[in-house]
Amino acid sequence: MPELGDELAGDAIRVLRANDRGTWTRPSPRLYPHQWSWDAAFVAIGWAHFAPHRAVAELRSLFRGQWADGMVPQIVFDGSVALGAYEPRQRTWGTAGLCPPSVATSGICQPPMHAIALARVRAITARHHEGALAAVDAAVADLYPRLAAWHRWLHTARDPEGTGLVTIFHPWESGLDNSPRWDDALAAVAIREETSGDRPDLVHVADASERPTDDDYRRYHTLVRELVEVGYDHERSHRTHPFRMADVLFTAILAAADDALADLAGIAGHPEAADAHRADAERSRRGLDACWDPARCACLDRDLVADRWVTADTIAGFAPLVAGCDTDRAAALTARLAGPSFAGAPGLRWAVPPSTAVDDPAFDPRSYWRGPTWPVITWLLWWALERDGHHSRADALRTAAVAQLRASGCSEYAEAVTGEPLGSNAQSWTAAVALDWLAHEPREPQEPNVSHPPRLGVVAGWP
Ligand code: 2M8
Repeated sequence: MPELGDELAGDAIRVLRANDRGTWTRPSPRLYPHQWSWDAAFVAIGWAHFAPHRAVAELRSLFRGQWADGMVPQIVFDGSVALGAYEPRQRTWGTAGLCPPSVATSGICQPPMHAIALARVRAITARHHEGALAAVDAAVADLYPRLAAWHRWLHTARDPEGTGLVTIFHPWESGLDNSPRWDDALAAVAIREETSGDRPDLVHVADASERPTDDDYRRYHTLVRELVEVGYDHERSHRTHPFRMADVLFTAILAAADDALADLAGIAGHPEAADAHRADAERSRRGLDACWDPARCACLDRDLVADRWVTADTIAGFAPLVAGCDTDRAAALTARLAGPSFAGAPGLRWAVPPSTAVDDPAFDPRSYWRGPTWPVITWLLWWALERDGHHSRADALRTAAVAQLRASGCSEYAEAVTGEPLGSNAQSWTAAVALDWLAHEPREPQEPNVSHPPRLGVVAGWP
């Protein structure tokens, strides 16, 4: 349990409570007023520290929006929020008839953090709230088949050839919306939506240059229109959609989530399914191996429309660390993560990794996903390092990240060099990872364990 008297813990709990909508949590009070998919996963981890029932409610609530084919949508809309408070609004997505009755959702997805989150919620509950464990286990049993259907959909609908790599159809699916990773592919998308639509996001962010441009938005809307026009028929999209990207970070999260699902299968009463989940994880790791560029010491996305590698140097290059990889690759990547292009860049206020390498030509310390640091991404890397036994590297990241949060609060992201808080100043997923970090008891520095395959410790407690 984080110390409740701790100022950051108090702030983080206040942020979650203020954004709480009963059974789900807004990512932020104004900028993001609906439920977002991967935000919900991080947020559940935060709730688990002081309200395990609320943590599982968060995931159950999200899965209300799961489509019959297994997809978990990026947004589950709150019908009580004024239309136009967030764009693109419900109707734009053309999903009526595809999403469950009486729920409105978008038509794309986000990285599958959910099994990782549920496993962690269970571990936190087992360690700190034993009285709630039976209820959490009941939720695991209930959610497991839905999670399994979600992962199956990703492994088939988004990887029809079994390459082990997930294809995304929209930059928003990556979660790292306007990362330089997508620049060339997005520039090649012929704009069909001449307006960028209303931009309520600009009302809530003081400096428009921090957000994606109107041209980005024209292309985001164009891609949505393309998906709507084919009725979200993924087979057609794999042939004709103008943005098709094998996303290494998404794939890595799926690999780690498949390992988590294998552990959850046993708790849910389906131990016989665990091997298949682990085999899925292995296939994803092999897919990532095929994207490894030893010269760059990075994993590269593949633009499937242009048939070329994406060479922007970003945080996604560390995908193998998230998925789990062999000791040599992990050593090279952890050194690079701490090195001068990322967390060790000279002049950074806090030694946390920027979303884009500081020496990449596209690096911009203030602009959305093009340079600033995101605490949730630091958390993901920290979690993977802890999981694989790289404790001293992990502790260094956690210490720097907590220092940053103590100075700047639960902001959505932070300027990469100065650490100035940017975006929403009450972001739920930042509050959630703050609580998780504060609850973590650092271990004595030690050498890494064998890091492949990863061990998740669902039952025993940490990572
Ligand atoms: C941001 O993305 C949304 C679209 O999904 C937006 O900019 O409107 C991203 O940071 C995304 O990763 C996040 O899930 C979402 C809500 O926090 O905001």
